[in-house]
Amino acid sequence: MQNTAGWRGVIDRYRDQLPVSDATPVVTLLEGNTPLVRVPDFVKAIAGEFDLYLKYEGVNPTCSFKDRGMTLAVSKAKERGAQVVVCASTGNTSAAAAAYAARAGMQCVVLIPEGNIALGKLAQSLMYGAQTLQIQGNFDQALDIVRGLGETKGVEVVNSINPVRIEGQKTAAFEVCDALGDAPDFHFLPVGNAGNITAYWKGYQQYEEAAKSDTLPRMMGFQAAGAAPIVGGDPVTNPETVASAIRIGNPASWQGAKAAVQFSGGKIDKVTDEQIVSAYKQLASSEGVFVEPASAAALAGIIKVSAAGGIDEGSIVVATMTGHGLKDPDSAVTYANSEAKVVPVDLEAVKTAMGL
Ligand code: AN7
Repeated sequence: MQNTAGWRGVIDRYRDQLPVSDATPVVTLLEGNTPLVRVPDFVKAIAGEFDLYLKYEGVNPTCSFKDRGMTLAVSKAKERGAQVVVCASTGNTSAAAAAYAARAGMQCVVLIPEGNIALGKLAQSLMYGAQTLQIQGNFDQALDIVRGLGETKGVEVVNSINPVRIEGQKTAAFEVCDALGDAPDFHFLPVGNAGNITAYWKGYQQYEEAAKSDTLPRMMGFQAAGAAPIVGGDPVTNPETVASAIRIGNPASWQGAKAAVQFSGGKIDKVTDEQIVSAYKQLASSEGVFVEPASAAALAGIIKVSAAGGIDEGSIVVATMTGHGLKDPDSAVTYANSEAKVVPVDLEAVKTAMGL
């Protein structure tokens, strides 16, 4: 579905809903237009009685939803004459920033928590040619430094504290409504810095106000239990989770997330690493959809809410699969239920290994 004929990226598609003008140089890698994959076998396996669609953001150009916000952030940075874009990141924002900066012919500097981003994301930042700085601290500390850099002339911060990031990311909600003909009943997604839940809610509201959809979904955000500041009500100083993308203790869009769940009648809850890993494996093996662990937090959330009877029969449910599974090969190899057995170059040996 991606890059179908005539698709020219999210700015082109949703220009009238975005803060761009004819003077904005559009920096795009043809992000967006991602598949909405129905996963009935997964729902059956968890004894659900609803329709579940996955917004598979892993097939964006840098393999995460961040490309939607980054096309806008880098285009606006270029329009404003910035030379350098900078961000703090748990890995996906930095991959997207690095790619779009390369595309724009701009410099990029990324601050990542030392030893705590997935291998594929590190590879991306290095390959796209960003200056990659491993901060000897966590994401929240890196973001504090980036806030300090924001005052520097010629430097544009492309974290979601830059409001145009949220503007770009809201286009995913537009696509969901366009594909389904209306908003779903529930929208589940993982929550880290809380920009995406804020963005989806904004997108759903705008589409309803513009009469392009009739209803609003309940927004259901899930944090990892070891990094669940919004659930607990206080920042977490040392967040920990297997889902390194959402290892965030003091989300920048905390208030946006609170507003989204309050006004939509949804909630923010948490799931354990064990629940995340279980959903991560189950989705890949039952539906052929491979996502990174953070994305699986949304699925673990669906399992939790469904088991508690919180999803009515016949509901239309959408969950955002925020990043591709190949982003984090170490987690995949560690948690997969099988391993790659070594066999001699011999037909009989292969047959034996196959149980024939
Ligand atoms: C796969 O890349 O914060 O709640 O620096 O990479 O909008 O932060 C990533 C976040 C979910 C959480 N899933 O989204 C970053 C970063 C994946 C992610 C989230 C992230 P937000």
